[in-house]
Amino acid sequence: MANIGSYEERIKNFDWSVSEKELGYKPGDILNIGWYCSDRICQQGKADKIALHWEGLGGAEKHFTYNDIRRASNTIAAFLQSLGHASGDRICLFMDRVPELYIGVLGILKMGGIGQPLYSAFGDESLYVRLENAETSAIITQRKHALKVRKILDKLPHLKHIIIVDHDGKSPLRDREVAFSLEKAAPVEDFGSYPTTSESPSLLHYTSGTTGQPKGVKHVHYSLISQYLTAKWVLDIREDDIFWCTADPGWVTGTSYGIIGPWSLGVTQCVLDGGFSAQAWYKFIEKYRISNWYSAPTAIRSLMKAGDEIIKNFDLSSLRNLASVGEPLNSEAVVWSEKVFGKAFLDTYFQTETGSIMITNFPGMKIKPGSMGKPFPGITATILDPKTYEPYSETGKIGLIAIRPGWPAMMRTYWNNEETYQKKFKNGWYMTGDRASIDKEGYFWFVGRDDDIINTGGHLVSPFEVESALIEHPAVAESAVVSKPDPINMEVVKAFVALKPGFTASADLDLEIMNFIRKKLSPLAMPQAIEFVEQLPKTRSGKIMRRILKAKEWGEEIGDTSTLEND
Ligand code: 6R9
Repeated sequence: MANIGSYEERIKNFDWSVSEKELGYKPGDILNIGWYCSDRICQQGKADKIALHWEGLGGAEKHFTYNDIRRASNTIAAFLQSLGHASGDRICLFMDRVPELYIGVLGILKMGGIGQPLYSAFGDESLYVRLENAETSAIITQRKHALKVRKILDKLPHLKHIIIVDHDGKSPLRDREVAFSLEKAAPVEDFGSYPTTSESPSLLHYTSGTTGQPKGVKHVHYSLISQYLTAKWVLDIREDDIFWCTADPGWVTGTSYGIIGPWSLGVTQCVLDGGFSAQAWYKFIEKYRISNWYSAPTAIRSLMKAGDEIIKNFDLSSLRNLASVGEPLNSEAVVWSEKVFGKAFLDTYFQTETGSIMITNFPGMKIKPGSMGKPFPGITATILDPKTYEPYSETGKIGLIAIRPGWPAMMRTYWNNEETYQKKFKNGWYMTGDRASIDKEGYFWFVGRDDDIINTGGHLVSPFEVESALIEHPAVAESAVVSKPDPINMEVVKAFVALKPGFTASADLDLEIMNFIRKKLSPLAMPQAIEFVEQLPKTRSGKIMRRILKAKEWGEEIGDTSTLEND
């Protein structure tokens, strides 16, 4: 029986005290995520249990027990304090997925700081914008990334220290640089965690919108209450499980479910610091006997592209709970995973702003492939009429996904940008900026980002629906569907298509795919143009950046591209 038990029973009279009680937290208590994710687990008698199996490029391995991460996060916290950093200071983590990144987050939280994790692949300009906006006071980084910090240092008067975790002890340290080695530092056995409370800020996650500068989403320590319970009930994490979240902590998934969720549950988790390869991923699952796997549609589609044969070379029988987030999960992918792994990926939906899973499929629940499932207990989600901002009175209509504010992990504001934060609310609802419909059984069906919906001659076409149909064509590996200007219909559908190995673009294939969609969906949804591409533009979290493709079609400005993967 899955942790959630019966969904129907759980939603009856649900309140978040279920989670508070399990965590031994009472309103008004001190609440420090760093302590909850390490000291508390040790106090539960799990000091010697493995908290982290880590593998780096070239097969390097490191393993940490809960006592190791407790002590190492103390050491980092004490070091930051010794440099003069204090509670409320923004401390950036700018590293590959090395252990210092994961443990560093706990260390920052323990000293009351606000962690600001950023993708290590960011170039100096993307880095600058975010450090400047947050007035960050220290950055923890690796040698190879410190070069980018050096370039922008003169423009960052608030940045007091650049902490280098892998300094070789020889090369000269430059202005404001200090070396810190987790292996060589004197371990700090006891560190009194800073007495943060529920509303103390914890993490600042930068998210880039369609226009303007990236926004810093401010989270607080109370987010733990949602992250703990969603990890337990949706990702179904149990005592002896081995958990793998493939997300980078530069993305909310990588902190909510790559650090806080699993470690607050005291489970063993694995991190692979390497790029994607089907071979390497399957090997990793086999080696660590991973039971719970949390990934993203883009990765799943890449695994599909790698084919079914390769899977036969690995023993993946340890897998029990598979989940996906970040983009709509095509029904094809759900059906495929059931076929090859014997388990369907559970589609889960949330945002940087929501901090924890909002709408989701649960283990044990009837899965309707292509649907995001139902709201998590305690989450009131609905579909609003875009004209009135009132919930529809009947089911099946496409509108705006809105959520009643008030769950623990909800963002508290955008950093230095309360005005934009306030604009996210209408009639007392938090507006997600996404569109969907709800069916008679209460399942949510994602349609697209508000600005991605295609209006062709007054008919709304869902890019997700067309993309899902496209990948059912044997030649199509991946696709992105956007609007294109049209003199008669105002907008028509255009598809960018990446082909599977062994297929080549041709006028015949073009026509064949168009007809395939016309028959499957409708003449309206049929792409009027298909462009074959090697790869699609994606964010570092794997989201297809439709707006880039769309801007080109419309001859518009592309906007912020700092999260683009292949820049
Ligand atoms: C966690 C995360 C949020 C946006 C969100 C939506 C899209 C995420 C999805 C999904 C359809 C899902 N999204 N999960 N769309 N089905 N299961 O992704 O946060 O990077 O802030 O993105 O991602 O458009 O609004 P973030």
